[in-house]
Amino acid sequence: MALLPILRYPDPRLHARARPVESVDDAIRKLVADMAETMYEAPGIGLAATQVNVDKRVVVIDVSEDRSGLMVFVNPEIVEKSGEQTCEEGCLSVPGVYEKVTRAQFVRVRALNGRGEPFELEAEGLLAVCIQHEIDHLDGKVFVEYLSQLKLNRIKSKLAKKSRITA
Ligand code: GNR
Ligand code: NI
Repeated sequence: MALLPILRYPDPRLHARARPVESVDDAIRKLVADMAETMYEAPGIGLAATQVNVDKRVVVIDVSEDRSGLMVFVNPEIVEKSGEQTCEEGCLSVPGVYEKVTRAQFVRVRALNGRGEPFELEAEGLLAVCIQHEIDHLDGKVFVEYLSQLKLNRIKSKLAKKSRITA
């Protein structure tokens, strides 16, 4: 297993739409294992392949308290959604920024698991938020892009200042 470096907003590679996986083979399983290790180490509750500069529609999520609930989504698609909820979100690609975003309360997602088998899952609450946040990454969207232009500009200058200090 290996820890993968995580791209930081506003890296333009975070804005690419990822390609579907054609077959869940050993290379995809290795990617999933490395992404899970990277997510747990960060620590985070989800990670999309886009964030580790891999152009594939692969997501890992674990919203459990004891970090024992790894979920793998290959080629995930939201097939139904309803309701609304507002949650304070963070992102490993936008460190130190936490802002409220309104998304669907319930989602039904269809995907392949780590063995390449299709499954469907109904989710609500934090898991539903995380699924929507990760699929957005695969579509090249970062959560701060839901905020007002004013807030986004403040975030950009804060991140630019921080990267000048750490560079
Ligand atoms: O670790 C994460 N926490 C989180 C909290 C609220 C809403 C979404 C998230 S996902 C984030 C990890 C991440 O950046 N995934 O892309
Ligand atoms: Ni994120």
